[in-house]
Amino acid sequence: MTAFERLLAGEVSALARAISLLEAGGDASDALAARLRGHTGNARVIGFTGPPGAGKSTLISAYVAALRARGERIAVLAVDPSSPLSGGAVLGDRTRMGEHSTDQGVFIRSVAARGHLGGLALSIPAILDAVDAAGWPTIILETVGAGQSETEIVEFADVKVVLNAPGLGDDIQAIKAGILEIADVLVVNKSDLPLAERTVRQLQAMLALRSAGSQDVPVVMTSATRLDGLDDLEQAVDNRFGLSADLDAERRRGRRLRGLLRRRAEAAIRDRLVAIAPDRMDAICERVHSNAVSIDGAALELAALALDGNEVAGALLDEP
Ligand SMILES: Nc1nc2c(ncn2[C@@H]2O[C@H](COP(=O)(O)OP(=O)(O)O)[C@@H](O)[C@H]2O)c(=O)[nH]1
Ligand SMILES: [Mg+2]
Repeated sequence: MTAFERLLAGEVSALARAISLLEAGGDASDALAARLRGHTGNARVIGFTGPPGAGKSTLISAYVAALRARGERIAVLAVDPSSPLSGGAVLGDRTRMGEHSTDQGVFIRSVAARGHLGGLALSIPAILDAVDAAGWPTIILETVGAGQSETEIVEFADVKVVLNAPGLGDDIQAIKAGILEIADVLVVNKSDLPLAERTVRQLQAMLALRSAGSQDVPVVMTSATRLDGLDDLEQAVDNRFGLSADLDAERRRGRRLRGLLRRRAEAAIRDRLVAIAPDRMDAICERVHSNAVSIDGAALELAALALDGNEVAGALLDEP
């Protein structure tokens, strides 16, 4: 069997190697991603996001245990957006999910953010495809919900669980408005702590301010360490899967491919922006400085300049 066939057959070591290849990027990675695309769309993806320390890893570990009790096989991808130097979150996750390390029915992998900004998000759709193609029926994606890029990562999830916990700085401040918008299920974890009820009320008040329909988002209280509220979490996630009309393989594939393309385009534009000659950059700055052009106007000019000198885009446009 080839390595690719072994991956499709569900061999874990083949999957692990494929993920490393996809993380590295480059031509071999792109070629693998293209082959994978024909074999994906079946896995259901559950995203867990929320501020660092809210208890995502601990809760996921408890949730995985609950799903295992139902006989389900689960893959967990923990995306660590911290710098490779800190490494702390990933190591921590490994111990928090350690209870599953010898269980053949659980696949856990940390995906660390390396290299330039956006490099992390670039590999996620293809890595999801790999785990999906390897036959894992459920994939849990853990991301730190601290900014725009994490909100985007969660877009690949069929059901999005957003965690908060009392006592994380300014409670609700810890949840960015944008991240509240994407929630299918809201969780207030650490219900064993004193201010948990207040956090629930604050979230409910925020939900009430949102557009019609979003008031249906359930707020679930859990204690990951005491294993409280896990039934409610299971129920809430299952309900969302039951409600969603957006779950066929075709749509999942489309969503991942769209996300991948958008990220690649962003990365390409970013690279070209950085490559703009300093004197041309200075010239544009000077015109902003003298009020000859607005900031937005100058930014658009810069974007156009970045794309113009690019023979690749030209070649693409020439293609039939
Ligand atoms: N009191 C309490 N602590 C918790 C609970 N869940 C997680 N923690 C603790 O919160 C800390 C951060 O947990 P972790 O799962 O790493 O959070 P993450 O950064 O969101 O993945 C750890 O020390 C956990 O033991 C909980 O339900 N109650
Ligand atoms: Mg974590």
